[in-house]
Amino acid sequence: MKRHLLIGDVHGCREDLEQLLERLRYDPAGDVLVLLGDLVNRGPDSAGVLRLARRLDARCVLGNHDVRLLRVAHGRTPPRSYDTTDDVLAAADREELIEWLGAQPFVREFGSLLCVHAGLHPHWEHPEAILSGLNPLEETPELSFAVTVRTCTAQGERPARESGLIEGPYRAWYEFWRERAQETRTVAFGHWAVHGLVWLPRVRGLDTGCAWGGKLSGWIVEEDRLVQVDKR
Ligand SMILES: [Mn+2]
Repeated sequence: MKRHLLIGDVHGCREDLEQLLERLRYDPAGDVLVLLGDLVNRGPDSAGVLRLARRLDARCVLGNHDVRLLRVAHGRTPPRSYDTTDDVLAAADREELIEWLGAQPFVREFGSLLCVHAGLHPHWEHPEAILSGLNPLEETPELSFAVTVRTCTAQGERPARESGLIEGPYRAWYEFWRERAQETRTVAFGHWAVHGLVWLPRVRGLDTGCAWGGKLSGWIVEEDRLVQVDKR
């Protein structure tokens, strides 16, 4: 049976990704590998993660760190001193890696499953239409929301500064998704390591902080089963 394997934020942790693929018994002939964004930065081997993902024909959605790397690589923004993506920028195969990453979308649909890095705006009736075709090099409110949101109001207003906690008038963005009476699709996302695993009806949050010494999480959709590895 064809399986969809969804994996949370890898953040340059190639060894942990390899270990998780082993534990998932990943079969390149039959399985579809989906990475929920932020493949790069923080961890030690961003280039290795990109090479592996490209070789395995992983389907990714872009995260905020992926977008930043693309903008740095294209000279649109200067690197930050604490970024750990120099290995990609200095790689002999840099052009292939950047081109492959830059071709990844911000949202993917697999049947009744939607994948996005951070979250979806409460007003977006058809997120896949709003987010498809966005250029990662051009900042737009929609792009920014999809790759960075954690909490918002029912109108999609966000706190001036996000602490990672759910505070004040703001709620987790996915609560508004859950309240959609007619909605039958499930959303899978990453980006919220502080919040950790989210396992609710029609919502799966899979960033469990591998880069911070936590776990790397995989969800086998067809079995509705969680598989995790501890950070090495
Ligand atoms: Mn992120």
